[in-house]
Amino acid sequence: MEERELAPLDSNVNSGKTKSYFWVCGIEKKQGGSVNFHDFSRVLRLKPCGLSVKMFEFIDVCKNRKITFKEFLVGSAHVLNQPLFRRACEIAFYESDTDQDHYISEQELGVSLMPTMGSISTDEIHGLFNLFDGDADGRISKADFVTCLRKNPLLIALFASHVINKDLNTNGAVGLLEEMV
Ligand SMILES: [Ca+2]
Ligand SMILES: [Ca+2]
Repeated sequence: MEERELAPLDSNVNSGKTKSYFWVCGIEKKQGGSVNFHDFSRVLRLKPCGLSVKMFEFIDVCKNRKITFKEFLVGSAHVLNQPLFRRACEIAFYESDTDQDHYISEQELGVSLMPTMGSISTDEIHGLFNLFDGDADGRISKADFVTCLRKNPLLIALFASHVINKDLNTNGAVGLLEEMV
């Protein structure tokens, strides 16, 4: 894996929302500054599976099976700063909105996650749906979707199968996704 720079972090990741998200969960305090795999998957509402293990390993640069908040930020910024991150978000949205009504329903989200997640329970889908539906109106608009991914860039990996299938000739975001998944 390439050496990652610790600075500069993207301002969106380094400030405010991602941080408060972690703080709200109270994990960093509890774990004395680092997060184990169990807590990591709980925070991102992912069940323990091959994908979440790979995401964790991707962030755990030190390979000590714990991630520090700094590692989390660096990993997130690394994904967010990929030139094709925005394009990957758009592809993931349009591929997930199968009836093309410009919103992702809970059912559409479940179908969309299947290639990457395999079996996924309705509870897990519901948890992720609520995470993406930032304005809690019961449907995921494109703005909800992009906002959530900018706060939690690692979640783009959930849609890796769509992005990789669509954009075979690109690198950057997709190369990174392939690295992660
Ligand atoms: Ca739809
Ligand atoms: Ca919404």
